[in-house]
Amino acid sequence: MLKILGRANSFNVRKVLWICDELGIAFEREDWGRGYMPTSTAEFLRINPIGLIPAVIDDGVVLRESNSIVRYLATRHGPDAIYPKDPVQRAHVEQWMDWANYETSISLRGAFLGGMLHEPPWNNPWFIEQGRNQITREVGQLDDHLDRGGPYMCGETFTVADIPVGLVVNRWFSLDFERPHYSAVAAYYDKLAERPAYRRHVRNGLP
Ligand SMILES: N[C@@H](CCC(=O)N[C@@H](CS)C(=O)NCC(=O)O)C(=O)O
Repeated sequence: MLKILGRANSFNVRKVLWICDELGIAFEREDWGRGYMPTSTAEFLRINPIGLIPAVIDDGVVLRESNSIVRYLATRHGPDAIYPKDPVQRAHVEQWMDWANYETSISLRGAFLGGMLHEPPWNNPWFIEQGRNQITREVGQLDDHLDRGGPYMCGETFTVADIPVGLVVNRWFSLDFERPHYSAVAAYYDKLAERPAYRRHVRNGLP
């Protein structure tokens, strides 16, 4: 059975829990990470030398990086529509996954880790301000994109692009500074909430 290593309240572990729930993949999970078993131990580093969660073990194969794990599970267990094989459609899905993991993870360090959790070194006032401005601009770009299409990131059908972006949107709505109202993003947040797996693992009260 698939084994997931990582605490269930982690932003990146929740992507893996969501895709498993979405596709009905059976799994067992161990609580690693902040507040649980530390990822700096030799035992964990033997599994994932990068020292971050999630990691998964599937039939003896160890994988890391949440978006890669999501794509792997979708390829193994999902219908074509959730992760299209057509090169252009696939690139459209992947570009949003990359955007979420790179662009918004930088801005959310300032806006969320620094501004809300007051975690050093991200709590430097300059960095918080920069993160807040940047995530506001990025979610505005997302709003423009959804306004031109939707209801999901790549059109009519739910795809793996919606998984990392769905985590970002949930965190956006948890932020504690004054933000513009983005109506297409708000509609998208409600659209995702129609999915039980999203409500269970993402829109469940955690930021
Ligand atoms: N790029 C990695 C980032 C993984 C990451 O930052 N994981 C965080 C939790 S969301 C972590 O391991 N934090 C340390 C801890 O919880 O001890 C991914 O997408 O999987």
